Amino acid sequence: MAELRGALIGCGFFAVNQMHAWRDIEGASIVAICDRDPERLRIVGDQFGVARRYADAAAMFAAEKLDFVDIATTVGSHRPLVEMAAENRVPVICQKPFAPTLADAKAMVKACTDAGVPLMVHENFRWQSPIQAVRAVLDSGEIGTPFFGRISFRSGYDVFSGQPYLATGKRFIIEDLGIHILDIARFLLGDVTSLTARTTRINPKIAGEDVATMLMDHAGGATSVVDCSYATRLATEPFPETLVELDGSDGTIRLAQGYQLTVTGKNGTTVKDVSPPLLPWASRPWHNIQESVLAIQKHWVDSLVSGKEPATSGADNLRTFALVEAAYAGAESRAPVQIDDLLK
Ligand code: NAD
Ligand code: 89V
Repeated sequence: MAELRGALIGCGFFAVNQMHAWRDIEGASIVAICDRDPERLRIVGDQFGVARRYADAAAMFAAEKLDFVDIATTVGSHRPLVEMAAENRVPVICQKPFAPTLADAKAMVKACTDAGVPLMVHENFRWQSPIQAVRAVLDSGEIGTPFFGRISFRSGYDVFSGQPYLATGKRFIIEDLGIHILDIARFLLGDVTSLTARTTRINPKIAGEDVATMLMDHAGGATSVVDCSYATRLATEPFPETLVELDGSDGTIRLAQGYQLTVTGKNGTTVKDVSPPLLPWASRPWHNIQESVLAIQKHWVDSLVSGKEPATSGADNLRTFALVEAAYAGAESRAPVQIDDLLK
């Protein structure tokens, strides 16, 4: 079968990981790149040997015959670029956060649905192999039916040096990082019916909240706590590990720091190292995230080839995005937010 011809829009900090991953994937390659910053275009074009380079996405859509486009710009440009892909009938991957607001996200899903164009949000955290290992234990039935979860990301890592824009937005940890952790909660425990949230800012040098605690009711009956912090100094820095505690009717799962997975269930207790592989182009501590980039992009190619909806399709991501909106609204009102009210 002919290789799928892809293009990348946005050649910044994170896109380099996406380019490495595309190089590792059989059946697809990036034939053109676009960035409005000529320096980033040159750096990424030279590093990955891509000759076809554009400063303007519309010019690229007009000139190239593409099977998909991978949007790796920051959130402000996601809606116009996704809508441009839909107008050009080009299947599209869009980085998280999918959109600035849930209303924008709904409009983007509609534009792609109306155009018959596949849309996947690059929500990669659920593709990390330790998280997939937790999902596999749940699927095995070893701990029975989960009734409680705690999905936790607490760190003191300096994310602002690589991504300076994170220090300037009115919204920070829920929109940028919490969105991943909320998605993992959905992935493990199912959709959410109501959410209560509290937030605070500890770092005086940033504009948004850097601590968030969320309590959620899941449609299947479980209760979960999702807690995120970039203001937590620990003896051993855990970035970027997501820790998981699940209690079920027949046992428990604990994904602890250092990628240690302990399962106590119907067959006793097992302890396993579920450390992610260190890909040749990856570097610690980011290797966990980098490996998940390869996994989600492989999933996209499989989805395009098979015609099946990707796991983190635009429609699926609306349900994660609604939790972000609910968390901000709930932190302000200090009242529980009903998720179905936002999804209407
Ligand atoms: P960045 O600012 O380093 O890179 C963005 C690039 O897009 C810049 O080079 C900019 O010039 C270019 N750009 C912006 N608008 C454009 C437009 N309309 N046309 C062409 N080029 C345009 O940002 P980043 O840190 O690489 O983040 C990019 C996205 O990736 C963000 O949405 C961020 O949240 C996300 N991200 C995801 C993960 C993850 O694990 N999924 C990790 C880090 C960042
Ligand atoms: O995943 C992200 O979007 C990143 C990071 C892991 C640093 O929060 O911003």
